[in-house]
Amino acid sequence: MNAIAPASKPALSPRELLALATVEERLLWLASWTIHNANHLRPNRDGLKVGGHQASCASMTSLMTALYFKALRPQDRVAVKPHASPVFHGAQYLFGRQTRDQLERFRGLGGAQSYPSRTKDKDDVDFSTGSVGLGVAVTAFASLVQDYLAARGRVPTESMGRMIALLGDAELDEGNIYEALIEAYKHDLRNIWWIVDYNRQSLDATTSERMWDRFDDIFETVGWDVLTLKYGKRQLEAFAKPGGQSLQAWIETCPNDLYAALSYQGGAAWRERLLQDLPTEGQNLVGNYDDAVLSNLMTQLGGHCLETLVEAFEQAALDDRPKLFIAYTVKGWRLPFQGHKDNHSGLMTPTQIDALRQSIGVPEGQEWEALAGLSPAHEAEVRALIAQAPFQADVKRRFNPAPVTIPDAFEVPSGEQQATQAAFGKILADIAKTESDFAARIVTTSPDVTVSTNLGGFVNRRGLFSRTATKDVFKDRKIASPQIWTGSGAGQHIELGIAENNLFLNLAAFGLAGEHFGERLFPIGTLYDPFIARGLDALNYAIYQNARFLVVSTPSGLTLGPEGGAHQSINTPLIGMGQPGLTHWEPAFADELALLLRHSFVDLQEETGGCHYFRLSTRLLSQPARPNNSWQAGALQGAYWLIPPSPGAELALIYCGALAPEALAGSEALKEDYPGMGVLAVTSPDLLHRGWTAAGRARWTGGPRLASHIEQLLSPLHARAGLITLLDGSPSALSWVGSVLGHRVRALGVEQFGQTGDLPDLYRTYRLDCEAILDAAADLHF
Ligand SMILES: Cc1ncc(C[n+]2csc(CCOP(=O)(O)OP(=O)(O)O)c2C)c(N)n1
Ligand SMILES: [Mg+2]
Repeated sequence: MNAIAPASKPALSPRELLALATVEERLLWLASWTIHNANHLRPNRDGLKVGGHQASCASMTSLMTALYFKALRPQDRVAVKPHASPVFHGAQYLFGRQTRDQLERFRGLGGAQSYPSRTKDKDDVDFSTGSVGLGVAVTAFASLVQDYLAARGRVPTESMGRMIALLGDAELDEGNIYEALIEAYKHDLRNIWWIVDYNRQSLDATTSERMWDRFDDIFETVGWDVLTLKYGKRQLEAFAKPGGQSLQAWIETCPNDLYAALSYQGGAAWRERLLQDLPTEGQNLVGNYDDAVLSNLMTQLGGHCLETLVEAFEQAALDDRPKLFIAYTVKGWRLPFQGHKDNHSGLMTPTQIDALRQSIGVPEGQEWEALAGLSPAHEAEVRALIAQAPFQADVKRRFNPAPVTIPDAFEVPSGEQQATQAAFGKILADIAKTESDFAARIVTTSPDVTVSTNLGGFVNRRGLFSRTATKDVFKDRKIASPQIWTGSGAGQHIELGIAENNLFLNLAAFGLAGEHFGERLFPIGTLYDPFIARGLDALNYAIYQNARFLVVSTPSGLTLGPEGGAHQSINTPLIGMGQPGLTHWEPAFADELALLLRHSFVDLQEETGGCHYFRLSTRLLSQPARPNNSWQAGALQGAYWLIPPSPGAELALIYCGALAPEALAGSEALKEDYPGMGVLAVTSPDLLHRGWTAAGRARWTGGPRLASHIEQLLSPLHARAGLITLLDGSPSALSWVGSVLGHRVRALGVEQFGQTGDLPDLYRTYRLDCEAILDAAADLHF
């Protein structure tokens, strides 16, 4: 543990301290009142508890006061503990950046969100939070982005900020934090502060004390400075008095649950217990305090001592090494349920909030007036403190960089037989050869599957990113290898260890580079398709905050053949369909991929655009001869007729991705029985479905009466035609097409775990082959 060196002069003058303490009180008040208003005063129409976390807010109010009103600079970025959202909005309100209307509508439609949200909140949220642990870890990757841009001279050294996470101590149980910690160490990251609200309570209860000093070891091992803020100044003063050492010794050995319980019970209970446990000198010390003072003394831990906090932040700012602050706090500090183990969702009663209002001196009826009830002189000092906060400087914090020009078309890789995975590698390698601004802004990243997902060509040309230059020893020693593994500040590939959470958090951070740093980057993450599930929450998290990136996952489905069931993805098309803000593409052919990739890069930059997910395959497919480009418009909308049906055709095969050959074989086998039958190439079940539901919604909400793309595609078929859908994944991704115009459907797909095998065996066993198509056709024929 790093002891805090005594400051040569106090970080705060007595007047400043007084003003800051008022800010702290008013923040406590605003957060409590915002939650109270939502739960007790606003009309409740559905009987649901609105909720909010007054205890978790109170625990962090001092920390956020010291941070936002003294330490924070505009270039710093903060991920706020999700359930401290009311404190965040309260701070923004004090800064004049949040409206009363938003606070009054906290947790209501269009109001301030339960958990800070970049996209839904109206004030300046740097990182969304909510799923604990992810907001913490994303700050490490944001610091990587900053280093990446700084190495290119795009973030001047003097403008570099700190990437800060304010976190609950129970968040430290989330494994993704340690995955990020390892990656942060490997990349020698800096300018990261993680500030732990160490109240030793989680949602359910008090937390295990066996972790007390373990966190120090864990973080110090990976190069962090650990600053433990255990005691407040008043406590340290008491410890220096006769008997004080025994009091300190008692606190050091007091179990979490007892400390919390006594904090709840208050002065008399503290006294009773301390008199029982302390030697005479300690008892005498305790005898000097009345109950109220004793209760305050015992609970004014380091994380509630503004002087301690401001000094710690000042000291930490002297260098850029990563810092972990362990700030001891009391959950529910100064509220009637402080320390109670069940206080996580506790709400003050009207009587209790009224007592708090009176104790803070907020006049009745002026609850939303942030500084009401202060003397004019003091109010002026508080206003001056707020106005002079470094964070208040008029510096732009959210950027909207101009779109980067994307080439009109990507060259289609040549070859009669191609797999989409290899084609992806070639397209990117071709882009890497060009000198365009676009090529310079691509950043690839992968959790140890760079080579096996075919990013190698791009990396060979563009290099690995590393703040310090690294050599490829194998290359230098002239040992033959297709991969060059050289790192420098100019590199454009971020190699990650095997941790899919880190992949998606890295994509989140790089996908926000435009808004955070004013520099548009095009992040592309690659992984094996089944392992999306490992990082799914982080993927959702990244998209929720409107980061923009591409995910390329390969190989996928049963089609990976001998790799077997443990590597086989089944439900990923449904993940793509079910995930807002992410478009799933599953092209079969190289020319489709080139078209769709380009389209995705354009869309990444659109205000209403989003992220894109390419589910690719290692299966070699014969490429179609294209008489013209008429297929392209449909492919961009999710499907086109590879073999157009004749009007009134009674059967259509609807396939997606790598199963194109089976669909074509099926059509060959069936065309005599079903003259004019069509084969529909689906490039995106997701987009088709979205278009269909959107058109329906538009019709029944008075919008334009447009037919969706899939309605138009299916309209030439006979009203009683049968549809056979075919996809290497859950069949439900396509079976819905029968509802579009009321056609009958037989849906082929995978509904069981796979196993090793070659493709003929696997397709036969899992009923994805021509035989299965014929059976399905026979079943439809009645
Ligand atoms: C991934 C995830 N799991 C569970 C939750 C529900 N949850 C919200 S806060 C919390 C723990 C709170 O403890 P701590 O982080 O110590 O914060 P405190 O309220 O004590 O300040 C839990 C389990 C969540 N938000 N995210
Ligand atoms: Mg806690």
